[in-house]
Amino acid sequence: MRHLFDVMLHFKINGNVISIEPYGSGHINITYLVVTNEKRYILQKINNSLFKDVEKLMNNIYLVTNHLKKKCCNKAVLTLVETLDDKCYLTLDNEYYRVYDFIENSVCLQIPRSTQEFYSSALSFGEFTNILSDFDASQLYEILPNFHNTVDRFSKFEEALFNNKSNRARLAGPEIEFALSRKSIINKIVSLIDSGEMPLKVTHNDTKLNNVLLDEKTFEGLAVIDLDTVMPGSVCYDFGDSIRFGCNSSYEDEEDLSKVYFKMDMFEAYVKGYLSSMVDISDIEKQYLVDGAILMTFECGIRFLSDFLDGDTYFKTTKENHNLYRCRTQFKLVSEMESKKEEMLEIIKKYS
Ligand code: ADP
Ligand code: GN1
Ligand code: MG
Repeated sequence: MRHLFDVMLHFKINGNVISIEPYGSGHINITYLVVTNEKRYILQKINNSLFKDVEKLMNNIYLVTNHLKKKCCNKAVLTLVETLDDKCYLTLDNEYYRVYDFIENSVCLQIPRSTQEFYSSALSFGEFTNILSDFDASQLYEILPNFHNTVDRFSKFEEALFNNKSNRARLAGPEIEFALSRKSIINKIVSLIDSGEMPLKVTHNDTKLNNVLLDEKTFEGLAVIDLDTVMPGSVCYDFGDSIRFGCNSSYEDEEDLSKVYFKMDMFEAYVKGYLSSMVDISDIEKQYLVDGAILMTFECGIRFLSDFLDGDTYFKTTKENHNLYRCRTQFKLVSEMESKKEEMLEIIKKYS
């Protein structure tokens, strides 16, 4: 931790650092809570094995946060703290760090405790897309190409299966079979994007509930965070990723699958919030929201499974077979959504 105290010396912060502790449950960067005698901050060691071009990543975040700041006058916005030499991140011996103001009076949830909370998160993510609708997408570097290209994700899964680097394919027989049997669905939205029928917007691309902070008192949305993946994408994917995470009755890595089921009341709350906040959503986008939910959940499942087969090199893991447990929850939710698709479509119709 001593090293991190030194890292903080490079940033324009208020007060003297008292403590630095690991914080949050993100799977990608290493996050710390920094407490000074005056303020709190979030320090992140940026995952540069994933984000190869940190300069471009941080330029995206700098541009997006500035745009948000201009347009959300009286709302909290993720705010970068500059280094002493006026940069928005620090490079130190091939390590990269950034600091944000800690957004106070907020809660970050892993599971919505009420439909109201999930509804609030839908308003925030919908508003986020609205606010970025006049942001010039050509300014953004596509930091992780093919991020939600489910066809590409599937071929990466096939490759991971073929290579079986961890020699653990034998532990995931039913999951591998589940994934392979759904090859026919992977092209559904990708083909519409390719043909130009599905519009591309500047989207968040990682819209799980723990990437939005809610007001600790009112439980209304305060700020959308984790802007690493803001890139052109489909709103069906943003919607779908929120559903994947928030309509799960349990944790993403729940081992006891009897506790994992799809919560239709949460789905309805999210649809209600999302469709009321999105000012410009077309018929084709509405028509494919449910497919977006199934595809995002399936995609996340095959990403966890691929990482399991590769030997856990992408997502942070804290226990044995962690990625396999995560994959199982996703596939259980996919099955449930497949069987409840008609009901889900009716709910979309109701709020359209
Ligand atoms: P990752 O990319 O690893 O998911 P995030 O940027 O999502 O990292 O941060 C991880 C967690 O840290 C979040 O889920 C949230 O709990 C917390 N967090 C991040 N930024 C802030 C902030 N500015 N204020 C308060 N909490 C934050
Ligand atoms: C990662 O960074 P985090 O934990 O908010 C991942 C998402 C996955 C998610 C699964 C850049 O999100 O794509 O859906 O884990 N982010 C990246 O929980 O790969
Ligand atoms: Mg995150």
